[in-house]
Order: sequence, then C-alpha cells, then structure tokens
Amino acid sequence: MKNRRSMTLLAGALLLVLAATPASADHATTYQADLQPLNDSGVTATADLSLADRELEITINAEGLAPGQPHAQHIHGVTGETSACPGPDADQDGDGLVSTAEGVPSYGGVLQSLTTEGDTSGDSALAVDRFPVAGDDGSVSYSRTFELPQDVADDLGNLHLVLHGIDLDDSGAYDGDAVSSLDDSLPLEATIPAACGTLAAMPSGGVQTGAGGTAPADGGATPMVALFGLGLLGTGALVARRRREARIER
Ligand SMILES: [Cu+2]
Repeated sequence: MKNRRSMTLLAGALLLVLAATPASADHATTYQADLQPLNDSGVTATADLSLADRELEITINAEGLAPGQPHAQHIHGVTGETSACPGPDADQDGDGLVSTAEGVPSYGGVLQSLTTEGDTSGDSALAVDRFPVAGDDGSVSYSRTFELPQDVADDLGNLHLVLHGIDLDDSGAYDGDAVSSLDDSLPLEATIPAACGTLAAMPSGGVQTGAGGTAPADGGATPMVALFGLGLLGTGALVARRRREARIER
C-alpha cells in the first residue's frame, strides 16, 4: 500500500519533469521582430516566426525597399553571445553610413540566409539571385519553412534579422563607385544594411512558461495539475510512449 503510493508519486513527478521539458515536437515557440530603418533607408518590416524543434516557419513583410532590386536578408548573431542592432556610432570610417561590415560588431555575422530557395546557410549570404526582389511599391512578402542548425534554433531569441540593399542615389538600381564591404564585385548599395530587428520570443500558454514548479499555485499552474491527474491514470503508457519517441529522435 505504502509502496504503491510512492510509486504513484514517483510516476507523477516523472511526468511533471517530462511535461516541463521545453521544445517538444508538438509545441512551437513563436518569435516576432519589429525591424527599424538603418542608414535612413525608410525601410520597416515585421517578422513572425514559429519554431518547432529545428523547423522554422518564417514570414517577413517589408516596406520601403528599393523597387525591383533584390534584398539580402539574414539571421545575424553570435550564438551564446549578446548582439544588437547597430546605432549611428557604428560608422567607423565616418562616411555617414553603417556598412554591413561596420554592423558586424553589433549584430554579429550571418548565421542563416533567408533565401527564396536552396541553401539557407551563411554560405548563401551574398546569393543575390536567391533573395526576394521588392515589388514596384518597394514591398516584399517573404515566407519560407526550413530547418535550422541546432545552435541557431536554441538561441533564436537572442538573434537579429537584417535586411540589406539601399538605392542610396535613387538611380533605380544598385550602382555607384562605392563597393560592398563584403565583396568588392558588388556595389555598396547592394549589401548595405537597410533595416534591423531583434528576435523576441512571444509568451505562450501556461504549460510552457512557469513550469519550474517551485512557485505557489496560480493560474498558470492549472494545466500542470490537470496533467498530474492524467498522470495518475495513464502514466505507464505515456512514459513508455515518451521513451519510445525519445529513442527514435536520437
Ligand atoms: Cu545580413
């Protein structure tokens, strides 16, 4: 009798631990970014992201971009370290512009290239022919689903979105004598950062947050209580299934 009770408590505690484990396949985490202009580009954008395990679904709606021109867009950052969108003081050579290279100390290197097709790694950072082209009204609506490297997925809420490309002289194309700080075969206008925003994880339901279990019971604890009750009924089967799934994932 005493033994059965402690078994039940143990099983319930185990289920609590399993339920509190973040990023299970069935729980997507959502992120948003509000991109603000860099270099007086007038470019703004909003981004909505949904991450389940390593699968990222991302939508970006941008306005104010150079019409008819491709716009490189990246996830920037240094995983495990703090990054930020650059301020005007990032302009090291005093030309009045923050180049892509001058922004790197703030927002870090390219971790992922938000291309329209094919490779999404940093290797495609300058794949100008696979980035979205702004419409005649200067807008871009971009959407893609792809798999992130584990370290990027783990640190997504600490990273930045950067859109590139400004037609500085309003000539209708990327041109001019100034060359890109990244690749001197490209004009500065093609790669200069136009907008930047911090990715922030959005709060979600009670199960995912506050699952630490040490705080006194409040509204957020209700689902855990329900789970605990469920655990008393079906712990054995659930635990077995979780274990099978965990083994398949490895
Ligand atoms: Cu970039």
